[in-house]
Amino acid sequence: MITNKTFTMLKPDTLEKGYVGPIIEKITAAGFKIIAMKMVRLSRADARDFYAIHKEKPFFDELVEFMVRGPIVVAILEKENAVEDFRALIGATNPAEAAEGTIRKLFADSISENAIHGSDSDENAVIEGSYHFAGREVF
Ligand code: RTP
Ligand code: MG
Repeated sequence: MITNKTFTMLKPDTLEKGYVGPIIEKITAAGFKIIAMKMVRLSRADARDFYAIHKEKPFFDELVEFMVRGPIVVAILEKENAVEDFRALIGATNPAEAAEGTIRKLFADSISENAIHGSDSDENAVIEGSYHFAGREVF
């Protein structure tokens, strides 16, 4: 079996609303193994770097302010077909369009405050995971 990895962030809205536990339960119940996890607060520079691909978008400043509003939980997850399966588990960017049972459908309120991030490629999963975790923090 080929296992691979994805990177996730539980965004500030998730911590504010007390949904860390229920969301981690959904993640592990779906077969993802947590191989690294911690709570951090992004700086504005961190958030601007992380979402640099969206820097020309009209929502960019709002997105950065949201992401620095409070602590987040970052984690590396392992599962066969991790990136694609995790994007399916979290659901569409806009919770109003997310499928029933997905994390964003269950726990997010709006397209801008949508509870959780999932890497969109194997390459980005490695870049994002290694930004946050040293080798000794990954198990
Ligand atoms: P993410 O990168 O956080 O996993 O989300 P995603 O791939 O589903 O969506 P993406 O297009 O990469 O957008 C990144 C994040 O920007 C915020 N957003 N706000 N107000 C808006 O129209 C809008 N559109 C996107 C969301 O927080 C989204 O997750
Ligand atoms: Mg994205």
